[in-house]
Amino acid sequence: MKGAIFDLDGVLVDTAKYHFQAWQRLAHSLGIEFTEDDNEALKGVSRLESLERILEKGNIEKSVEEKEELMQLKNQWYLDLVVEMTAGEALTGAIAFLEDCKLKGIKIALGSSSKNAPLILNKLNIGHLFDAVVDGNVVNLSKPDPTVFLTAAQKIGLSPEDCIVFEDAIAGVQAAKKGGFYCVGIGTKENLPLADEVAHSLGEYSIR
Ligand code: B16
Ligand code: MG
Repeated sequence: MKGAIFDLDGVLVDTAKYHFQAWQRLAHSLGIEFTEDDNEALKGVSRLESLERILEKGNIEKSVEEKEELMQLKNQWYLDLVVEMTAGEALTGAIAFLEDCKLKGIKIALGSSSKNAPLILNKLNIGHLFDAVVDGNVVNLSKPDPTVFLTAAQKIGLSPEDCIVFEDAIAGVQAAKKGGFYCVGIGTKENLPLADEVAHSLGEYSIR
């Protein structure tokens, strides 16, 4: 492995719980039920596509302008939770794993769908460890499209065969495999059957 590409939410930090609270608040305000299972299916999916799936569930149609307003509302509720976040909320072993990659001379990139990635990296004090950051501000094609990971590999000057993608979402694992990457799923084999191998956290994975 010459390069490691990390998803953010669910691999380095558990922001999924905050996405869940904010989406659920928005869905309820529209009279739509929103469960943990619904949230699971939105992991790795972009903000716009997530909203569209929720509206579809409620059989509700909105104009482009209304969707924009709803996304802003959800994001504000999400940010209200994220601003309180501390470096202690990094997932088990995540920061040590990034530092270990750095020591071993492995190039490090972020491959996230989130437009809030820079703020979260800042909150975790890990921004300086990354050679490239590719997020929802750079690529707006939602996973399972592989563009986010292909762009990350390109930015660290490596081909997909030389990189490992670390992903927790079904859509993210699909994106990595479509892009031709070896993919370590953060989760279980049952949740992420397409991953080449799985680990419960980065703390459990050792670089070979
Ligand atoms: P934002 P990842 C994804 O991040 C999240 O898993 C997904 O739930 C979220 O909708 C998406 O980012 C967009 O996030 O609203 O902050 O732009 O897992 O690809 O790091
Ligand atoms: Mg994720």
